[in-house]
Amino acid sequence: MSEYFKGISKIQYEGKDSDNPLAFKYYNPDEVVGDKTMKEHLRFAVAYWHTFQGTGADPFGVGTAQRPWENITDPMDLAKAKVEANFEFCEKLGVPFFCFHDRDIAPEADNLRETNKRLDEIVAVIKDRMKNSPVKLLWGTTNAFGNPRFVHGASTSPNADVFAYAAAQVKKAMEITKELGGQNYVFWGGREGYETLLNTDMKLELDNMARFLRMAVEYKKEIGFDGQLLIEPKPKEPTKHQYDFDTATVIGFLRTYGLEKEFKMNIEANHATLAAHTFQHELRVAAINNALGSIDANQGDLLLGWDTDQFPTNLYDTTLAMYEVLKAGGFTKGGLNFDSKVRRGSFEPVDLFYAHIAGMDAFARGLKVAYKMLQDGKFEKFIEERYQSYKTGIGKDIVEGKVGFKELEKYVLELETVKNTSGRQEVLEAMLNKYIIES
Ligand code: XUL
Ligand code: CO
Repeated sequence: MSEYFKGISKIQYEGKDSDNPLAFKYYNPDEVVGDKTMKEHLRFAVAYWHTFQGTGADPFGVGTAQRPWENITDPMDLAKAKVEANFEFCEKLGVPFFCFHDRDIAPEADNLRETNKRLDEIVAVIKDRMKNSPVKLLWGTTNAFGNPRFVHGASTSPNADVFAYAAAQVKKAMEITKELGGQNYVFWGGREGYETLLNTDMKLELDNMARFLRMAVEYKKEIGFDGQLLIEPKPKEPTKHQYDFDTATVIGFLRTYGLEKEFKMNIEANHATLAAHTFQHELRVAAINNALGSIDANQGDLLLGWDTDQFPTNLYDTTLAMYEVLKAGGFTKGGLNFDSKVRRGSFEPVDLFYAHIAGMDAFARGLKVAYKMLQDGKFEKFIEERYQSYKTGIGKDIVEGKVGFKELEKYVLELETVKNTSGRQEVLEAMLNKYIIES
């Protein structure tokens, strides 16, 4: 068994006074917060595609990443090396899960039959390695966007052969996710969108996407896969208009096609901001619709209009995200998957550790602050008081459906004045600052 990250041993919790960049300052896996340990609350996962496939290439230049497996030339040997590297990395970090696309773990061959054989070979290696490891699979997914055959989409392609190909791919990816004990299966609509309506039958494409998802539900049941199906909303990139624009759009789509009971959301922070929403907004929309499944943890750059997938270090975001997760009762099958990549300039292998440690510490801190906020209940109390008018009188009648427009007009005609109260946003923001600084 080769060691890929030489010189790096298991990352320890050293506490907030440590300045060792290879130690946790806030993430203390066994520390109990409420009724669970931090490890159980946060359920971190490493994303195979960024950490083991990412090269740092961008539209202006080739990859810069130095990786300990870079001299392995045979594609299957390389795939096996990455399996080893993945388990070593997760174990050293103490991250309990990983996530992959089918094409991350095994390279595509000339035809589907050969590609599936390659997948089977690597899945056997992963399964074997899992026997001696605490590391589990949070979710699997399909890459139905990278290969040129998906130029016009997968389930929304105008070409039925491409629809069929994507279906065959999801079938296999779902089977291997089940085989490896995956707890969820993700659908991110890679190229499920359009560039121009001048060449697009939007209605047929949406109907087909629903047909595809229904087939996935049927197959899931047929093979007895008990993982949660998740849809990951994103508004743009790669297509100009992605069908799964945001959580509200996806929920509307699922309800139109009667699929709402079968899917929950995988909310990604950077996708939320691309849709001009906050991360917290997307989480709340999912939560109030009983659809909060899992999180792709990262952050975007608000000055840039694309998916930068940076490691999450913004404490406001991690705090408010954990506030939503705790309010929703915590994760069940989901977790915090670092769909994040190190910057092109952070090209050394050790940067992969620094980056994950930074993200894990930011979420650990966010968890503790959010827990304290909820325990104190000051924000909840403020909100409850703000909506008091619906607890009695005319408000109660509105909520209970006892009045209509005629009764409300009669009520207003007798009303002398309308008196509002302040929303106190600045007071609440200062209170949030105090929690973040002092908790
Ligand atoms: C793309 C993205 C994907 C999904 C999985 O923006 O987030 O990596 O998470 O396909
Ligand atoms: Co993602």
